[in-house]
Amino acid sequence: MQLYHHPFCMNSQKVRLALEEKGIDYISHSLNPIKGRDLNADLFRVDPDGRMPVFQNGSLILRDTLGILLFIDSINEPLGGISVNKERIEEWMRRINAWEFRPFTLSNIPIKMRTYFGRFKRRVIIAKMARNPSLASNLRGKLQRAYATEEMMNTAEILEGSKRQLQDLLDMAEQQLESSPYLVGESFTMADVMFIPVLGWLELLSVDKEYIHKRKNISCYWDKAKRRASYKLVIGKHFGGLNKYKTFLTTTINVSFRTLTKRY
Ligand SMILES: N[C@@H](CCC(=O)N[C@@H](CS)C(=O)NCC(=O)O)C(=O)O
Repeated sequence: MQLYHHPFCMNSQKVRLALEEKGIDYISHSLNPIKGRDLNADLFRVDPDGRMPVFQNGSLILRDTLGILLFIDSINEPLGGISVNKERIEEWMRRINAWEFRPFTLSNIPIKMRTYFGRFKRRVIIAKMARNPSLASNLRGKLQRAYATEEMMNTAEILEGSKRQLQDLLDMAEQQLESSPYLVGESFTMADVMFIPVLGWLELLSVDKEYIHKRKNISCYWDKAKRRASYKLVIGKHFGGLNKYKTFLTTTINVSFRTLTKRY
């Protein structure tokens, strides 16, 4: 099994948590869209759009996070044991996966930083197009999506919708966690795997006070989740505590150096 992913990408984190929780070995292709290291032929071979995560098992290629998680959970017994309520797990997974997170996450990144990284990314794409004519059409798609994302950030209804969707999701989870320790009953299941990266991102964006800690059940659940080995390996290593500043600093230094030296 092989996984094309990026350590900071929320959907990639969901897949890596699933693999860790199930104890499945895989070959990791770690790419970095911020630095433009996702724009390579290997990724475009498995996904012409060059999006992540991409999961490959022999000739089977899965590109949809929900589908990947369901596939991983079908290997041996489901996470949480054979008696878990599969319908309810899938219901929660679909609900969490339906959150359009990009408008919310991007709107919580300082605009100067977002613009700086956005411009760098577009320059890398354009430079790669000139160097690799065979990838030009794949790269053009990426460029168009980058512009569409910028436009989306100017649409107030989209930003508001994403925020409201998150609040509804958290309110539902808060209510559920009043009566059970995990989203679906007594055991940690794929529904929790789908949810933890959402909370990880809220903490990274420093909006955890409002979105996590104001909800006492989610706050307690989050503390428990952060003690899991899978969280520490997949999320905590990059986002936890002071690590988030280190991650941010090394990325910024790399991007600034390449901008100054025009190495796209
Ligand atoms: N359908 C995919 C979407 C994956 C996706 O949008 N990935 C983002 C990163 S989290 C990406 O690769 N964006 C870069 C791009 O769109 O070019 C899924 O459900 O996993």
